[in-house]
Amino acid sequence: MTSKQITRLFYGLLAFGSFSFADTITQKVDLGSDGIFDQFDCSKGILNFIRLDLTLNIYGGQINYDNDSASEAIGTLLFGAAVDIKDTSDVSLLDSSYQLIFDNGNVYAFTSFDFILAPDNGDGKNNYDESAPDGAIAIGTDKTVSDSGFIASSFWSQGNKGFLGTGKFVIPYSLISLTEFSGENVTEIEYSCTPPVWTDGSLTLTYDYNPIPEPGGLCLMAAGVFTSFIRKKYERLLGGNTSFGYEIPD
Ligand SMILES: [Ca+2]
Ligand SMILES: [Ca+2]
Ligand SMILES: [Ca+2]
Repeated sequence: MTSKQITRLFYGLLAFGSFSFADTITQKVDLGSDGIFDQFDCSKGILNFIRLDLTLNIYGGQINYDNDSASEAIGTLLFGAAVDIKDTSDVSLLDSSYQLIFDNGNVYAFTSFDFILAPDNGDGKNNYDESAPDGAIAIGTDKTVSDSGFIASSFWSQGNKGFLGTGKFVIPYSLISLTEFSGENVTEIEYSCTPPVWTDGSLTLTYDYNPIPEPGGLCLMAAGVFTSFIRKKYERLLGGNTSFGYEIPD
């Protein structure tokens, strides 16, 4: 092996040590807690990507609704919950398309119901009478919705804090109930949610990076290369005969 090859191998090992062993730092916050996260300390290594995962679970719930319009109401009811991330003052949450991750910062979990409600039968305003023909009951179902987004590297340092550093930043979010009527003559539908939809879930931030190899590890690799080099030289000098009572150490 020539000295040039040795040099190439040495730098190859350096590159191998630097770029082959991706590692991750994961921080998980349960929905309901503050979205406080640690920045990525660049002294740990070279950051590959930043990913944010959101999981939203909804459980049950019941909605009693009642048409108080003089006309028939026909449409669809969405009943569930939503997480809404809008305030990105500390960090930017834009992806490579310059769009806010998730569904414009939202994740929705809901059950959908189609309905046809007769005109008001006389219960009137502020009386949530779900009985037919102008009212109905919808029972929510258990559901899990997950979404994920990658923050484009050009935005890692954007915002008041940014993702890079040794401090902390906040991703504020709101967890809200979702009750949405759409269709014809739906503006005079009144409703009550008893019991309400139960929710939980999590927000998880992942840093994927290549650690900077330990100096000791690099020395060991370099020493191994050097030993191999010396051994080959000796073997060549001795014409391949190493039986002079001298054992070349491995
Ligand atoms: Ca009514
Ligand atoms: Ca009513
Ligand atoms: Ca009624």
